[in-house]
Amino acid sequence: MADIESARTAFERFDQNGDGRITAAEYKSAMAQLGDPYVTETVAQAVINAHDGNGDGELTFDEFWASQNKGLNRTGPAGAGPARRAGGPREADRAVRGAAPGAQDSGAAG
Ligand SMILES: [Ca+2]
Ligand SMILES: [Ca+2]
Repeated sequence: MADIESARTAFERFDQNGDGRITAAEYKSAMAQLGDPYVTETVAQAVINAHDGNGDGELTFDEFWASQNKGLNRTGPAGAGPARRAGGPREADRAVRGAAPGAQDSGAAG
């Protein structure tokens, strides 16, 4: 589980000018410092957009925190039960096999 203090530390690492928002340029630069120089600004923007709740192209701590907690608190319509198939495979009619013709007759022979 992500805890808010480590999230804030991480956030501050990204938010290089300390204005409380992570821009694509800051994200890219932070990733380069963390050893990933292959994150281009385009990629950075895409990552931010994926978590950007209000669509302003920058990540606030709230948005960052929400992204850390994704999957823990799912919001959405709940309670859709498993749909049952109507007319599922119906059991094959059991052929009632009674006494087979030519039942073995055990008993006295001849
Ligand atoms: Ca910033
Ligand atoms: Ca935002």
